[in-house]
Amino acid sequence: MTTHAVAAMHTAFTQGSSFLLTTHEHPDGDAIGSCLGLAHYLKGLGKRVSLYCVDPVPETYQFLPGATWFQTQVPEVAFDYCVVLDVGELGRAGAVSRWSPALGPYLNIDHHSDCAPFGLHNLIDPEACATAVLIHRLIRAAGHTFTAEVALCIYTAIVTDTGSFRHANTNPEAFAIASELLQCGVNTVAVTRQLFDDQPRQRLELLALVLPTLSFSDNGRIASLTVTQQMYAQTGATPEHAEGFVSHPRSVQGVEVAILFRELGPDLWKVGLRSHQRVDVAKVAKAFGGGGHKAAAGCTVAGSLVEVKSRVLSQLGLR
Ligand SMILES: [Mn+2]
Repeated sequence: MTTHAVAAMHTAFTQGSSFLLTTHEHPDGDAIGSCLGLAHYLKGLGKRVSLYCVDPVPETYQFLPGATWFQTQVPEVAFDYCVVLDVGELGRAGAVSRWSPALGPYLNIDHHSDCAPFGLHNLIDPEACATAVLIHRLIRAAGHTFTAEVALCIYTAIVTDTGSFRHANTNPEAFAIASELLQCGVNTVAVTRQLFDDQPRQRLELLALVLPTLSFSDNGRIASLTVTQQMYAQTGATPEHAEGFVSHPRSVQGVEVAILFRELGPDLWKVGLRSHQRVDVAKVAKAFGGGGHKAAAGCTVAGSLVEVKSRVLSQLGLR
């Protein structure tokens, strides 16, 4: 089913000579890892590659080789193709979402189930645990080997998108590819240390302020945490330090949906939703103009915290 798309991508990668690679705003490990994995691969083929993301690379992923290649402005040169990675909805790709001839045709590589095929070629497979898996398939189908750089980027993407092989998207392919990448020399201990055991102190100090906001719905099926601007100011933390906090309410017995409310500004909240698969939180996020996956989604909602909480909770319909 994706064989045709793999062949079409391969042809584009072979024939094109310059590529702009881009991913979604607030990039995560899969966004950065799949971009950089593909960037190293294309550079290895002698191609000119530029990387753009509307937001800077989070500190956590700056250890990845090539992380400094990312620019937060689209370079003012012409490209043969614009490869859009891990972007379920084109609107999340910053300036690249407004197409211009200089970008070249879009090549869409993604694993979001609701991704629209907006590219000239579209390699979309919701069964892939990470977009980086599709990069792996492309390189393997081309018969090329995995360099240490490519292997590290793809491995990191898989680890982050599967929650260290714990989430429901963790499938045999995830382990098979991970195994193969380890044979290419990926140092799992070093990756783990970079991703989880090298956190800035402000992150834990922020968490210490956030945990007292823990609240449950009456039936205990929904749990949430709240992060305010005041908490960032008090600890010197930034929004990226709150990444992953939602796993705390999600880990509680009986909780089906965990929510992280993050204050973006006056009466504006970023709502992160996580479920244990039974509840489709992507649908809920979509109702507020957001999106994501069945078990992990997000949206932005305007209003006071009380209003936003009540609207999101009634949309969930678990009360
Ligand atoms: Mn992803």
